[in-house]
Amino acid sequence: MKTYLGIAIAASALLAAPAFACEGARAEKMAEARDASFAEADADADGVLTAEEFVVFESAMRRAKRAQHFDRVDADGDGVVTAEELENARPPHRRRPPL
Ligand SMILES: [Ca+2]
Ligand SMILES: [Ca+2]
Repeated sequence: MKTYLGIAIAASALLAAPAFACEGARAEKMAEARDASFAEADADADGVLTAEEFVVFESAMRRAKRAQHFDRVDADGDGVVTAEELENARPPHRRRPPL
């Protein structure tokens, strides 16, 4: 799961990089994350992403985001989600009224 988290963080930096004008150390860190995530996605290290490499990478990003969501819902961190944890994870305006 930590691998997925690492991929998600790196991928977020890769996808968000053009949207933000960053300077200095932050920009450098984002560039490093972008380069690292691109290198990870570029399975054959030929400097470009094929459709298959891109799909594999994007799937890994989605799994990582889902894993992050699971970790947020699993409030006590025991590796399982109870109905109560699921309900509590909803925004207050979307929770069911108590019976
Ligand atoms: Ca490639
Ligand atoms: Ca739990």
